[in-house]
Amino acid sequence: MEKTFLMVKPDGVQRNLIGEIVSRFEKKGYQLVGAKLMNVSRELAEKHYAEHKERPFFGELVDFITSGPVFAMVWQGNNVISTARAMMGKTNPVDAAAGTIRGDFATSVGMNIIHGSDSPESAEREIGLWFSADEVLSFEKTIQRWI
Ligand code: DAT
Ligand code: MG
Repeated sequence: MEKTFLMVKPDGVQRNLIGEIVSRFEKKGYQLVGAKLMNVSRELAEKHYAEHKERPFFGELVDFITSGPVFAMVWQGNNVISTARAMMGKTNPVDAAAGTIRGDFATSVGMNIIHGSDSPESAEREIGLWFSADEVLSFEKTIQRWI
């Protein structure tokens, strides 16, 4: 079953949106298989956002993601990588449709509430970066056959 890495960013944690965000993915039918509230080191932040190293906003991005606790998660389910991206909305909340997480809760690209892996390759890389193997669980839910 496909897995993805999702993270409520520091702005989402401060704004008490962890429950709202977890709830959206639960109601959709996805399964939470790993989660932790944590502070992010600069080293982890820089590895996570390595693809943006040369961008002008890289420093601000690392400052922001290390500025307070984040809620890191692994979610599992059918097509969860691209469906979670659709549920998040466009990167810039100004362009994100109403009904998406960024469309409903954010107004600026610098603080856009949530991160989600953008491909199978990045999901694998990011899950490995943020979680150890024993922090990602595998368990049956009887509801799964109805989804
Ligand atoms: P996404 O988070 O949708 O995968 P991304 O990988 O292109 O978007 O960028 C990572 C984060 O960097 C994004 O969530 C917010 C920040 N960011 C992207 N473009 C930016 C810009 N032009 N100015 C400031 N921050 C930006
Ligand atoms: Mg990205």
